[in-house]
Amino acid sequence: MSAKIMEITKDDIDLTKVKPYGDTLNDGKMQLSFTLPIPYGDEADEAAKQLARKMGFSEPSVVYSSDLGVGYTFFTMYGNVNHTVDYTAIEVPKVDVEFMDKYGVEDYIKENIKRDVVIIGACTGSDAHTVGIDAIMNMKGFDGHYGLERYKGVEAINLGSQVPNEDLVAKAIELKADAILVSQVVTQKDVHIPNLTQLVELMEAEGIRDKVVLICGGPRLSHEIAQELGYDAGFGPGSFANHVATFVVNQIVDRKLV
Ligand code: B12
Repeated sequence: MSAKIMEITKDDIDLTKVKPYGDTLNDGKMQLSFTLPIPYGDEADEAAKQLARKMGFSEPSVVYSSDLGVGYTFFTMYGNVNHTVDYTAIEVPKVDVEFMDKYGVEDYIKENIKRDVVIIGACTGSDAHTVGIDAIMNMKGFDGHYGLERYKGVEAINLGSQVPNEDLVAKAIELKADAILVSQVVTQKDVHIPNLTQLVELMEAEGIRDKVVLICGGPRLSHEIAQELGYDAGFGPGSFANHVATFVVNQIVDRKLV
């Protein structure tokens, strides 16, 4: 006997009431993983199920649990969620420019700015993660996209990690930076928020905030958060040097910072 496979077409999906797809459309199946500070065992599994029910999941099941030692247990669970979202009503603030590639940016600088653009970058505060800012700035770049150091017409200065905001601002003033790039990777307990805010305050105190294009980036940063914190733009995962460079050169021209 051959099982008939139902083909789902776009017309079957109601974008105003979207819910997770597990085995079949709209079954609401989700997987969740978490740790509870209780010893491994049947009681722990039951506690996890009760928690999932309180979170609105029906038919919660623990498909995997493991003893983390010292009285902690890790769970992987499945459950059905009954909520839906209206996908058609979603609006996400994004950097609204048509991105140029490296060569487009270089031509744009030559034609419209007619001098080197100075871009200074750092991973600031206590954050020691260098890979993100390196991906944007270092000559070799990231994932097949050259970094800013390789761009003709760009003077890119990467100060590295754990850079105090005061040092970054001082260097920006010394080098007459057109743009400052800040990377924040550690966001535990929102440690990035006061750090990013302090930079804006320092720049305002020095009277340079409106003369500089200020950008932050990191895996848990978005354009929306960046703007809320007083930045011109924010870039998250999947960002490359040409995205940032396009935004910077457009801003220099649009804001008459040439
Ligand atoms: C490598 C690494 C480290 C290395 C860093 C080495 C180095 N030289 O950078 C070491 C071992 C030092 C380290 C230490 C720690 N780490 Co760590 N680390 C990582 C890891 C595995 C990879 C990060 C990485 O390199 N990603 C690759 C880059 C290319 O991606 P990216 O940073 O997202 O960058 C891209 C975009 O976000 C964006 N971007 C990033 N910055 C910027 C800036 C601008 C201006 C722009 C435009 C774009 C942009 O563009 C990039 C390219 O697309 C992650 C886990 C993971 N898999 O992501 C944890 C992770 C980031 N680390 C974490 C933690 C907690 C720590 C420690 C606190 C651990 C500890 N208890 O000691 C310490 C912190 C030390 C400190 N003072 O900062 C957590 C952070 C959790 C959180 N939400 O805050 C993670 C997520 C691991 C985890 N799941 O818990 N870490």
